[in-house]
Amino acid sequence: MKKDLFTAAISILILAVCMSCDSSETASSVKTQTKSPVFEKSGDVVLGAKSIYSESLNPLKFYDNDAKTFWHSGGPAGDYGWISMSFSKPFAASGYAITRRSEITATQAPVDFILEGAASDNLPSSDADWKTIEEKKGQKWDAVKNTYSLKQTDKYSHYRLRILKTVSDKNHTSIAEWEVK
Ligand SMILES: [Ca+2]
Repeated sequence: MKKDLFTAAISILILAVCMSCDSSETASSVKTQTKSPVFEKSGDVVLGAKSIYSESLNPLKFYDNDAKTFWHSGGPAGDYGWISMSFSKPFAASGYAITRRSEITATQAPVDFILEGAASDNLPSSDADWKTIEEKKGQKWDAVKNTYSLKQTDKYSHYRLRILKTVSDKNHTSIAEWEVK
């Protein structure tokens, strides 16, 4: 009897822990969030996302140098949206890297996307502020992290990654880390 109670208590504890963790949110449950876009600050850098799946899967998560945490788009389903980085000083990015969410297979990883830049002093307020730096199509995810070099010399304070297609998830995308250098 005591052993049964102990087993039940452990089961409830495990259930409670699992309910509070991010990874319990699956890609298959389609959800529409109401807050859009979302901006968060980390030091001097402002991180943005067109949408978030939940408060905890916010844009800070692609900038925390932790491959286990990730930003997850919030919909509407099929609109993967974008993530952005705004710096205090403009610079000409020489490259960037995307790390996919790794605790699941690569279904949500971006395969078609556009890297954009904006030179405005304040946060860009319209799509017209953004200029295409490069467009990538059909990216492979054999590795967890994909690194890209840029030859452009234009200086931007703001960089944005607009995701157009994922490996196979028709509703959402997720990104564990995004670096611009
Ligand atoms: Ca992260």
